Amino acid sequence: MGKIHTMLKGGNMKGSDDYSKAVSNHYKQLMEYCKINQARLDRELPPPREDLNELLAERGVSRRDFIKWTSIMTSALMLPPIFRPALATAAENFSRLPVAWLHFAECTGCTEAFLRTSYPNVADIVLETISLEYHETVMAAAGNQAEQNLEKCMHDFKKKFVCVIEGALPRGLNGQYLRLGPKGKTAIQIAKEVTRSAAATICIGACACYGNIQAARPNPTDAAGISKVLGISTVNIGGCPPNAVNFVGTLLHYLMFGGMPPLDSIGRPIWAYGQRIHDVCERRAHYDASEFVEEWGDEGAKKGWCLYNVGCKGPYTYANCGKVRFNDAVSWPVMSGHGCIGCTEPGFWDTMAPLEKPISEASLVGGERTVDNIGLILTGLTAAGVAAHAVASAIRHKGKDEEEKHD
Ligand code: FSX
Ligand code: SF4
Ligand code: F3S
Repeated sequence: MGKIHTMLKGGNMKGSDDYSKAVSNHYKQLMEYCKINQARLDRELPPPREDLNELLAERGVSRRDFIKWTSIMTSALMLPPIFRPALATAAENFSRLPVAWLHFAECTGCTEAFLRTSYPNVADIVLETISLEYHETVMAAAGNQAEQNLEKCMHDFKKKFVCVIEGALPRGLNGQYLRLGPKGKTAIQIAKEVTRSAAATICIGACACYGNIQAARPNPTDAAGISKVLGISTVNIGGCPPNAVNFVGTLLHYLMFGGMPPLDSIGRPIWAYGQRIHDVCERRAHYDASEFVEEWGDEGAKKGWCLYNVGCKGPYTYANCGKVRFNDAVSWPVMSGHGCIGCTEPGFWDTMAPLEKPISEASLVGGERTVDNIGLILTGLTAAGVAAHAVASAIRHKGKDEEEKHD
């Protein structure tokens, strides 16, 4: 794994033949990991609870559309087409992965956004098959029975289930701002117990990732994101709410390789959060031509010009919203006429305010800088994160030391 990275950086490259060989060996190795992991899943996980193919047929999705979707997701995950059948198997295995889904300080908009799709696409249908051992919003059980479900999941699937968390953790008054369940445990206690038994923890939404509105000034409950409060590594699916595609793709990667995809320096999967909104924006040509909307409803707004002067934070924000869009890929914030408000970035609210005015660029990084310079600085930071995590993290199980750190 290390060799390909050295070559990609240009450190050891003797010529294009060497490069092609290294790439081909890299993918061969990755395919081996994938086969080993999928065989391990067959041994360790319960059989599928849902037949994805039956469900797709019921919803009128043809096999051809499903195959097309698997091709799109394979390339979105930055994998070559030879991985498409393995990704299709992972999608069919989605209902085998036990998931405990916790809710803390948040608005439940993430779950709502995932569950209330009026026109579900293939990703939404795959998500429907998820095996929820515990989910406060959708489970029928309540009180002691619900708590027993969670304990059973932690016991029966120790280090095999994935913990998904929505919402921030309030630290004030020793965590007493948020007590949950029949035993009145603090959210921090519950989060510690469950993440300790889980194979991996995925934070869904800006609240669980970085605190979001709960952590905005003056932050009366001293709320913060999961990783910061518990001191553990989490996979952060940023956004308020995030796109279901980014969650589904991350779990597909997990089901293929037994590990989370490569992450940037703040825990976001690079395949989904590796590019700046500004760099793939359909209004970018207007930015380059200095054609800006100056106020809502003006001529520029009617012509679809750039929204920077009415507060678009696309130049400071990393996410794939412009590519995958929302609501069955119908639209995304900038397309619908409002600037990006930077909801996938840490410190969102405070650092992105005012939401409908440009941020003073000087206050962001110091000194007089242009939007593109700031973009380059942020790109550099992300690249540093990429190098740190590298592909190794994609195929690594949680190490022993990490387990020990939890205990
Ligand atoms: Fe936060 Fe999600 Fe925004 Fe709401 O649960 S990311 S406030 S959409 O619901 O956590
Ligand atoms: Fe698009 Fe916003 Fe960048 Fe303008 S500032 S090009 S609207 S992302
Ligand atoms: Fe959020 Fe901006 Fe995407 S506001 S949803 S990151 S376009």
